[in-house]
Amino acid sequence: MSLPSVILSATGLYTPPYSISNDEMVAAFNQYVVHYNQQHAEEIAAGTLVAKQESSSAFIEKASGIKSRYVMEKTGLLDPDFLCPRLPQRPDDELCLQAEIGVAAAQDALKQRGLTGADVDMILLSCSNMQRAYPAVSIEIQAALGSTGYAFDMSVACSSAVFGLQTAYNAIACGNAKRVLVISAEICSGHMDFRDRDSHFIFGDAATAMLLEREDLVDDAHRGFAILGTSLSTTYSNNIRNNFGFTNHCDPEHQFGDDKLFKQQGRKVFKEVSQAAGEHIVKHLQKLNIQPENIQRFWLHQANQNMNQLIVKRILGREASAKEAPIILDRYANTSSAGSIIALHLHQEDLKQGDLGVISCFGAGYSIGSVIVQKR
Ligand code: CO8
Repeated sequence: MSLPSVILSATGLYTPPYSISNDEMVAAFNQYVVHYNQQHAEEIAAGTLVAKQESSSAFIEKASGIKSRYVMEKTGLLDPDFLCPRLPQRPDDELCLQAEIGVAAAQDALKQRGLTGADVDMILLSCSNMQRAYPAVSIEIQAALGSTGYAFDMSVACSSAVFGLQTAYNAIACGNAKRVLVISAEICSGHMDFRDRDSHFIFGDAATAMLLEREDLVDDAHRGFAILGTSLSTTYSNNIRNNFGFTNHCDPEHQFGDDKLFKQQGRKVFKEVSQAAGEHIVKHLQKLNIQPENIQRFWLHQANQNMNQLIVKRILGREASAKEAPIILDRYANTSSAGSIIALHLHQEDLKQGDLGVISCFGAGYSIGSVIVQKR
């Protein structure tokens, strides 16, 4: 018995209402640094405390390619005495913030396909951070969209979108679902340490959705992409870590430590993950007997512009053009699992029937995933 083909028929995007430029972010951070160093002047002079150093927009843009980011709330984040988005907890009978932005991205995808939530029978919320433990936020999204079937949350950090894609693909291919929404709703600003010079600039917020369908359900007017293959890989590393979790309150001494927010060894991650991601994609293409030069588009995880250029150079043996490997992190920053899907959403219109593309995510875990698609 042959498995049914699976089509990625539509994508959706939710962009938060507020944008913050590097200059705005650095100004707030540097004011915090001045206050901190003034408040601790005696310890710093005595050599018992290290003075904090200022951040710089020029460094951020050169090191990462990031110029600005979108966020769900801006005033708290730019308040040097708070440096955290103000996101008040909502009553339990209101849609939670993460479900709200997930629903918005899902509705964008459904609209493009001319469907409603009632046409969907499986929903995955696949992203780095869940707003709560239970009930699963995906089930709240399922209720808000009026979908049937089942929903669950899953997380593989920045690689969550492609891990979700493979999970959805398998569910359709095995006959457990007909139409699946894979949603990556990332409120990264809630998990950042905006007092840390090394990482305060890295992330932004956004939500994406991908609609996957059994091929026979997709009409000629909505051709989408055929999924030719998926490949996932993980190797344990502590170089990107966040110790936030349900046992935190059992240790009041460390409950609110810096390690309960995003931390990374950026240099090591850059080197190790660039190499591993390039090799992963090359192997995946070899397995499918596809020559790298026959790929028209690389929708890569959007963490660092220099990293993406290096990865595609490893694959193609030459520099890639901006069209071949589009960058959206200049405007959105790193939106974790949403990044490569934002690139796919915004940079696919020009592709012709038969064109090939690679969707790839990489990040904490380490985790790497690739999905090879062909325009129908
Ligand atoms: N302003 C000025 N100078 C700075 C700043 C700053 N803001 N930050 C650091 N510097 C200084 C450093 O102190 C250092 O100084 P010195 O040379 O005197 O020691 C110098 O600049 C160079 O610092 P780095 O070596 O750290 O700089 P890099 O060139 O390596 O750039 C990057 C830093 C941009 C972080 C880069 O290393 C990078 O992008 N690495 C890859 C990151 C990545 O891909 N991460 C994986 C994805 S994230 C993920 O998977 C997380 C999932 C969970 C998401 C949760 C959401 C919250």
